[in-house]
Order: sequence, then C-alpha cells, then structure tokens
Amino acid sequence: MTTLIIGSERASTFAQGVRDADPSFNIRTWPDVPDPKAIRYALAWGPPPGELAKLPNLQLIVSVGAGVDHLLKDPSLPGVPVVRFVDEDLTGRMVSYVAANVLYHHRRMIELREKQAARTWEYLAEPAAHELTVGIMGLGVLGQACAKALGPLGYKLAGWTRGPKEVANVKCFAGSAGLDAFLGETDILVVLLPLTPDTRGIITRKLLSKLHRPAILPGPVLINAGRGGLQSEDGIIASLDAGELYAASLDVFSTEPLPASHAVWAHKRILLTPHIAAESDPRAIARYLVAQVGRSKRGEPLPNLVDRARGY
Ligand code: NDP
Ligand code: OXD
Repeated sequence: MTTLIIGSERASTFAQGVRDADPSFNIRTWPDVPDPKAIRYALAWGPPPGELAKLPNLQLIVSVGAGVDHLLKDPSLPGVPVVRFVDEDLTGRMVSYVAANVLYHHRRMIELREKQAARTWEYLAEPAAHELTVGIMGLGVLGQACAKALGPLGYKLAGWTRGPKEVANVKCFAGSAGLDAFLGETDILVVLLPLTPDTRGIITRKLLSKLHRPAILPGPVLINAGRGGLQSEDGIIASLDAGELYAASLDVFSTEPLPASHAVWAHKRILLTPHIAAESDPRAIARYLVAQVGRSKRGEPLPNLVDRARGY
C-alpha cells in the first residue's frame, strides 16, 4: 500500500517528514509512479488535473492545506474521501498572522512607516482596541481560533458564517440575510472563508463600501488570508484610492505567484505577503498523514472530511 505525494514543490521534504514519522511507510513522489495500481493514498496540493484519476485503487486524498479548492477544481477528481489539513501548528500560524495584521493596522503602522521614510515626527490619533470591531468572515477552525486570540486584546468581535452559529464573545451573523448587518458593524474585516462557488469574488468594492467607518482610524481595514479568488484586487485598489478603505493586508491573490507587473505590489496602503499566513509544516503534515492513513486502513471515521457538495 503506497502513498503518493503529488503537486507540492515541497514533495521531497514532505516525503522525508513521513519517513521520519513512520519509517515503514511506502512513499512515492509524483511523477515517479511506476505502478499506479499500488497507490492507495495521496497527499496532494494542486495536483495536475486528471493525475489522481489515473490511480484505480486510490482510497483517500489528504489535502496539504486547510483549503481544498485546489483539489475540487479538478472535474475528474476520484470520488474517494478527501480530508483537509486541520492541525494546531497550522492554526497557531494563522492566529499569529491575523493578530499581527490587526494590531499593525489598528496602530497605524503603515502610515508610521511612511512618516519614518519621510523623517516626519508626527502624532497620529489611535483608537483603543475596545473601540474597534474585528469582523471575521468564516468562523471555522481558523476564524474561531483567531477570535479567541483577539478577544483578550480588547477588540469587539463579530463573525459571519454560512449557517447560524454561536461562538463565545462573538456577535454572530449568517448567510446573505446577515451580511450587510455584519459589515455595518465591522471596522477591521478578516477574511478566512474557503473558496467555493458561493464565495468566489465576494470581496468587491461594493462590499467594502458597506464596512463601518471607525471613529478614529482613517477608515476600515481588510485582511484577506483566505483565498485570492475571493477578492477583486481592482476593487480593493479602487476602494483604497477613494479613501473608502484605509489599508489592506493581502496574503492571497487571484493569480499566484502575483505577476511582478501587478499594481498591488506598489500600493502604499497594502501590506503584501506571498501566501505565507499559515504554511503546512512538513513535520505536522507528516504526522497528520500517518494518522489519517492509519484510520483509513482500520476503517475508522475520518475527521475533517470535506463535504464536496458544500465545497469545503
Ligand atoms: P473551515 O471549513 O473550518 O471554516 C470555513 C468557514 O467559512 C465556516 O465558518 C463556514 O461557515 C464559512 N463559510 C463557508 N462558506 C460560506 C458562505 N457561502 N457564506 C458564509 N460563510 C461561509 O475552514 P478553516 O477555518 O480551516 O479555513 C478557512 C480557509 O482559510 C481555508 O479554506 C483556506 O482557503 C484558508 N487558508 C489560508 C491559508 C493561508 O496561508 N493563507 C492557510 C490555511 C487556510 P459554517 O460555519 O456555517 O460552515
Ligand atoms: C491552506 C493554505 O489552505 O496554506 O492551508 O493555503
């Protein structure tokens, strides 16, 4: 029973991690697949479309990421269970990315960097944390962990989900009926949605115009660490240029790597990171793969199973 690692640039690092975690594991890294019939399990990140369909005895697909849009976009994806990566290491990384960016914009660092570059000593008024509402789109594993970390910093919290939800200390809104009310209370918008047919392109200039304008910050803030396909980058730039949005942190883009010619690179009010908000650590992913394959072999229920109809 062999496991194939496919799609990721880091396939050989993951393979080494798996061998360290369980030396008895049979591992192949794509495209080295001499016997496709021997492959029972796949660890995948953006596999070339059609490649997983060539494995007739595949029983389980483990996503290298928490998001699975990179798998579900393949129309020939075999109908076997797909599990996504849910792990405290990944969650901790996302929490620190979101907390760092919320604090960065709350404390107007993007402007203070500009003042430093101009050698300008100038006081900028700042709200207290309790005067700001951080609204999180997507209160799943990552969104809830971020809410839990931001609460003790003093922020008011809101969240938006597909179905109704109750989360301690978070004012919850759901569905299209709850979206405008959620936006109307949100000063700092954190996007942690999966990319699905329902969420694609949701972050537009029009949506951003519905955010609450904070009393002391120059305007509302966007932090997108979900997926680039959720956002219109042109809409974000237009929103920033019109002063409707104060600043943005973008970790994900509709085209990755982001082309060097893209206007986002040079925008003074955008803090750009190259899809690093929460990387899948090779040791963590190896442990996770070994545990999920073990459950599959023993016929046990698989946690973090993807619901293909929902798309996440
Ligand atoms: P979860 O599946 O645990 O949570 C998804 C959340 O999004 C749920 O609260 C869900 O609502 C909500 N949601 C889904 N569809 C809709 C919709 N149509 N309308 C409103 N809410 C919706 O995912 P995770 O928290 O684990 O991860 C979230 C995303 O973060 C991943 O899909 C991935 O794209 C991204 N990510 C990015 C990383 C990076 O490095 N930039 C790293 C890791 C993940 P409900 O609760 O009702 O189901
Ligand atoms: C993920 C990612 O989905 O890293 O985990 O983007």
